[in-house]
Amino acid sequence: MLGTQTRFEIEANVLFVHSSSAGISPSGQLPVLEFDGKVLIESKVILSFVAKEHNLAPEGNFHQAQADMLAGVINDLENMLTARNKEEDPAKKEEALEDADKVVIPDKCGYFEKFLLANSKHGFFIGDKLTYADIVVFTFLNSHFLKGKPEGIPELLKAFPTLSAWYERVRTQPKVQHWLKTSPPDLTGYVY
Ligand SMILES: N[C@@H](CCC(=O)N[C@@H](CS)C(=O)NCC(=O)O)C(=O)O
Repeated sequence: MLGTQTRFEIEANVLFVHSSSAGISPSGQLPVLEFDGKVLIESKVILSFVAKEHNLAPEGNFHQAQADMLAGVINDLENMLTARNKEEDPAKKEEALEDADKVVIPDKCGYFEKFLLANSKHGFFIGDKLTYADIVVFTFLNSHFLKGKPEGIPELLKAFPTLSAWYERVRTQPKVQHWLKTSPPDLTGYVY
């Protein structure tokens, strides 16, 4: 929530700070990560940094670039939804958001399906373990379509069998289930 300050301690020296009013964010935007007294902004930069700190990054520069590429695709979808949600004409807004759900996001799901078919040998987007590539795509699909629910699968994914199986695999990871059940995101008013 903008204007209030919340800290979630992840490790002794890693704190998430959601606050623009505290003046910690150099750009005034959220989220902000404070680490060892210094700050990082930009959600996907924070994501890859925290992942690297916690053994959730793929091995090697090329695989990390692939993870950043997937995070960039999600970032574009988030920006698209934010922009369409700001449309002031209610009818145009509804049409634009419906187009997002029926055309733009399914198109990207087709890309994720192809990416998995071409790259995934172990059931995850990259390499043989869960990485931030899986986390960023899963979190987007789960929060946008299922509003953080730990059960089920977004209806849209049923047209993409490999992506569906991947979603189920990520969803049932014990730590993902624990996170969804114990810290469900507050998505009130969010379009993603
Ligand atoms: N590209 C940035 C976008 C950040 C952003 O738009 N943050 C919003 C909240 S979700 C914000 O701080 N809005 C208030 C503002 O821009 O002043 C990221 O991914 O972190």
